[in-house]
Amino acid sequence: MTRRVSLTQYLIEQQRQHGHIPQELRLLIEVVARACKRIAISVNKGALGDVLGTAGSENVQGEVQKKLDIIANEVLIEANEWGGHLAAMASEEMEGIYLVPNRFPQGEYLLMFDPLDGSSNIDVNVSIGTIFSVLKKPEGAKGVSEEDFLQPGSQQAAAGYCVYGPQTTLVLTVGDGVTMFTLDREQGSFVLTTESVSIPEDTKEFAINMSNMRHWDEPMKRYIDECLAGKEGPRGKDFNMRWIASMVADVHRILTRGGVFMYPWDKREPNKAGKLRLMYEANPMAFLIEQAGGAATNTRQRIMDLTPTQLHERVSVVLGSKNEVERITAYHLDAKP
Ligand code: AHM
Ligand code: MG
Repeated sequence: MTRRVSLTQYLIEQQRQHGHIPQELRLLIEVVARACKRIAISVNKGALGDVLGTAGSENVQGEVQKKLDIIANEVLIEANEWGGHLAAMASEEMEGIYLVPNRFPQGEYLLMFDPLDGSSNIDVNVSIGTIFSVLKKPEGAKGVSEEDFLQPGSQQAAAGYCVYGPQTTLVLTVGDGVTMFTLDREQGSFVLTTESVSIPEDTKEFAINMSNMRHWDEPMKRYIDECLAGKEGPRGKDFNMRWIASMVADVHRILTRGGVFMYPWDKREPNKAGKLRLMYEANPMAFLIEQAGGAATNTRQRIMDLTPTQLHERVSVVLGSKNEVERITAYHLDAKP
């Protein structure tokens, strides 16, 4: 019989053998995973759990909040605030940072999350997820402030997501490759199912919201036009398209079989760098993708090299199979800014 390895066992073994998961970080990851299990239970209840529909409020980005956006946010805060491993948290659903209340011990880590990514898919029973990113509080910092969070993605200590789909899968990196754990619903535990995830360098599959095509800049149009031209075009091969409108699900497909995901800047709101948020969507996904041998840029620069200036900063995103990301980035660098 093959040995079943739970997330807890995996983390303890990593800590013992390689020493690259400090005790506090291990606790943090386990707590996030536990919160994801609770979110998965709510997601699975759907209409029976009165979790569908809007909450009647808006978040700081002016987006309508769904009931599950708020439930997931609360679950993550409640699970994480008391363990002593965190200094503060930040979320897509909260304007400012959330300080660990004084009645609990304070730790060294900063946790950021998009509690429920792909909100537009909640009510239609399509895969959604939780994305998280872990940073360390700068050394010597007294207390904790929003500035402490504004570190480039290259500083992440860990990142991952949990996708709530036909299976609930937790995908994790601590900077030593990417590992996937599938939730065993009967046992209530995450079980290691894929190690050393690796994205093929080439692909024939792209993911982009094509309805925005007329608003893109020329290099983006050029890339997609060439894909659409197929075998007869300059690429000499046919491409397939997928767009789930849940970044977690699109990234999960790319980590599983390759592909390229794009959410580029467009002309409708020229001052907005993109739709997706740098700190709790693009950075954690870029970390996972790079750890699996792929690449992630904002069409010109490596995403993880960008220094954020705001918690909810937005960014253009191109990530996935390395050779495609490099091609798209080169098309942008070759064109006039
Ligand atoms: P959300 O965090 O509010 O759910 O928004 C992010 C989502 C991504 O998961 C997805 O890639 C994108 O928005 C979908 O955008 P669109 O509605 O343009 O297809
Ligand atoms: Mg999101």
